[in-house]
Amino acid sequence: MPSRRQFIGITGASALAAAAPTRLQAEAARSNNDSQTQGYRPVRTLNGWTLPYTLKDGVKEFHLRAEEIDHEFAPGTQAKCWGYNGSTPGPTIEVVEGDQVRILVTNALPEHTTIHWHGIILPSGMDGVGGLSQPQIRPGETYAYEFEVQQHGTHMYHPHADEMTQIAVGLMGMLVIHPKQPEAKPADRDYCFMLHNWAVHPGTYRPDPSVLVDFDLWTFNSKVFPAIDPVVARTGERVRLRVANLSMWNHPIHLHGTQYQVTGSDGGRWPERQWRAETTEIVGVGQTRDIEFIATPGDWALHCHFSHHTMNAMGHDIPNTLGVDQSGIGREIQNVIPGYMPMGKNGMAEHQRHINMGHMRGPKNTLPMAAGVGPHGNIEMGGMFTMVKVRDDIAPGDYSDPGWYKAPPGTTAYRVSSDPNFGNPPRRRT
Ligand SMILES: [Cu+2]
Repeated sequence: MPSRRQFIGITGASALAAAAPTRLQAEAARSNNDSQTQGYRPVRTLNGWTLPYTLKDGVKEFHLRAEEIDHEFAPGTQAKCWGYNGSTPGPTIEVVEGDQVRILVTNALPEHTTIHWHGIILPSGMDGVGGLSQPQIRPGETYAYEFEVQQHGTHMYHPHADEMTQIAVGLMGMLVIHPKQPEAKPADRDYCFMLHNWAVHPGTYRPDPSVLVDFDLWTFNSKVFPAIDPVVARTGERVRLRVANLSMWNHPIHLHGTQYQVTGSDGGRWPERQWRAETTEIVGVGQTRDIEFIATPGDWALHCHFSHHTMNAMGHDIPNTLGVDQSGIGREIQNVIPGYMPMGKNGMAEHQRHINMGHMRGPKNTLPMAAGVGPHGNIEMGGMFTMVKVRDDIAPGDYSDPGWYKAPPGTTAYRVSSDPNFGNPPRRRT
């Protein structure tokens, strides 16, 4: 099986290129409940949803079911993954500091599992480490976890059984605990998403759990750009992004157009004197970070700053053709590597253009390296990339995609000349 990274030519692009995010998923509207009825403003899980609970004798009871699912990373790539209640990541669980909770876990997987409540203060026997704190939950069994919530913050849940496999194929979720006391500076919009990586080899349909570093797909909530929901806000609103990382890499999460404050983690919302202004914050493996900002109008990129993490299938481990005249050799190489497209002499920006024109073909079920078409042309991104879309006229609680930003006249970069010898800029002398 050839490595996906040996392919530059990738298929399935035309539909994807046209599929810029147009609207948020309907089921996510569930998390947009009236904050009055629950005593807190629910979080908004990008491309995801919040798990409903039933109240039984004062205990909030949730029910998770670990199972195999069909998952689409973006139109053009699907895989057999493992998830909870039909999705990866599993539904977000939201509770309030002081709650009594019971979480039922049914194992519909072909092997045993558990759930570890990552960062949660609880009795040792509820910590979910198979073999250490409890027996494994065998296929078909249902276990109950019960504890009193003693903290607040942005947390995660994941198996602590055959972790290498079970996390690699999608078992993970977020656990958001709202503080008992209302926050002094409440967020008007409170988003959450998980960072993850996947090895779905060319033409295959199951993530490979044995991969250590060389992943193909880099995801926010198990989606890649342009299938990741945008973060939508109204000008002047306080926006919080809760970011959690269960991948195998650290991710520097960068937001354009603002200095955000890093305000919390799985240690809760920090005292304001500990907040710090940043534009890029590394969210380490196993960590969570909350970032907050006041929304300013525009379409602002929000992405991991590893440039290979904002791509899908990549051209790794191939000869560097930058500056090489390849005219005439492409057809010969195609005899050896089907789908090969001579390119890269002038950089990789031509890649998406070739795909959009239908000139490139690649393995089945494999996304193009970069995609997404904006108002000014190809965006040439993939993976961990989405946008914060802020407008003056978005109603509170409206999360629908407002389309592309119309910059006021005179506020967009503009062409001065098309002559490469234009002007006489100072040059360093050697
Ligand atoms: Cu990254």
